[in-house]
Amino acid sequence: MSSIIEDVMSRKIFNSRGQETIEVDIITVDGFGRAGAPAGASKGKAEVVSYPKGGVDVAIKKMEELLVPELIGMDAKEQEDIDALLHEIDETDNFSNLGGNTAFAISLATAEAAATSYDTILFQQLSGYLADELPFPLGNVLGGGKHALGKTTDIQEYLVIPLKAQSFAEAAKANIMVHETIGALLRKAEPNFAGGTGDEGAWAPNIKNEDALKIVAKACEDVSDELSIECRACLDVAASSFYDSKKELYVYSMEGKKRDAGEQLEFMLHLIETYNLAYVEDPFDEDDYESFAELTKKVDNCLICGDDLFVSNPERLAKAIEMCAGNSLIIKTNQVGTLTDAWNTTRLAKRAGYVPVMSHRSGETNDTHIAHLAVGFSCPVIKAGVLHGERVAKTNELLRIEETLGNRAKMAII
Ligand code: 2PG
Ligand code: MG
Repeated sequence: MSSIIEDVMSRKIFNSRGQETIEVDIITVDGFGRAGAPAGASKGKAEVVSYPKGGVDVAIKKMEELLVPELIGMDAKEQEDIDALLHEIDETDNFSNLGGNTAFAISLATAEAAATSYDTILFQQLSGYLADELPFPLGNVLGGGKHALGKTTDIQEYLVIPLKAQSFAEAAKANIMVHETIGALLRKAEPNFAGGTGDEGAWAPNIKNEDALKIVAKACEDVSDELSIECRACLDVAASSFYDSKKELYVYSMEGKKRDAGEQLEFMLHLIETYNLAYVEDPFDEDDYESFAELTKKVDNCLICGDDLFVSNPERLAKAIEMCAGNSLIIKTNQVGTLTDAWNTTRLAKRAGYVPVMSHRSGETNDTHIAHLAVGFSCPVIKAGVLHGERVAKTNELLRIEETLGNRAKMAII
């Protein structure tokens, strides 16, 4: 069996928003891997650059000229060497030359090619055969912000996490039931609601921010009673996307209200306490480590997660660890470029007691690698959406992983 790379191919495909993106195939002597890159809409300022100037076409051209000749002959199982080569050839600190998404697609396709070269499944290739824990799915059920058109909530995502589910299959079903229940509650509350959804398949009604949370909390309660598990409401505020940095105010257009950092902190505390939230992502602007630290100190039994704050970057995380800002972080590999970078950040998070959440992006492909990364990196939570084909693809892959593990499968401990 050999994982020596014999050929590399790339092409332009479309993501779930219809945007162009890159897909890469890595062909080894005995294996094959393919990965397509996702795209964010609410991006952190400190993320790597997705594509060089000129977009996907230029990325593919550069890849063929600069990378393919170097990659052929390398060993796909030497992931760190391949990822180091990507940095070396790029020569920038933000992948602006080759494109972070080019690096992402090569890195992930390489990992999969290494696994198939040895007849191994990706999550086992990443972790060895000891990995046996399934993540809890954190599912987007209602939202707005940059993920929807028209007048919708300023808060980007209202999510559900089915704590105490006994299996991933049960957890996934619970999230689908919450999504369905919210649809019925919305139709009751607003007879004109036409069932529109945003980029991630979450309902996108014209509704005030806290009214939306009331509905999500009610749906969580109903499904918890029905299944005897504990579905809890969660938020991805994505606060940077409605923060006016000149005036230093959070602008809630649905309520015609503006909040300064102190009022934002009070508002977040109010929502966490009133609705028993289990998780709040990006409650403040992406550079406001202080408010993150303040909120983390004041809450109990709630994850305070950084996405735009950390952009999966170890230096930004290290700063937060020192300040006790947050207790959880989003891992999106294409925010940093390569699998090795994403793993280094995940490992740092775990050592500091931060809960890593493996995450999709709002623009996705049918790629299912994050399901394997969640299990292989032992992330106790995966954020992958509830409905729409490109989201369900990740759920279905986790069902297959659960089946593969058989009796050994267990839910993670959060
Ligand atoms: C987020 C993500 C995914 P985007 O903010 O967490 O839900 O959105 O991919 O647009 O950054
Ligand atoms: Mg986010």
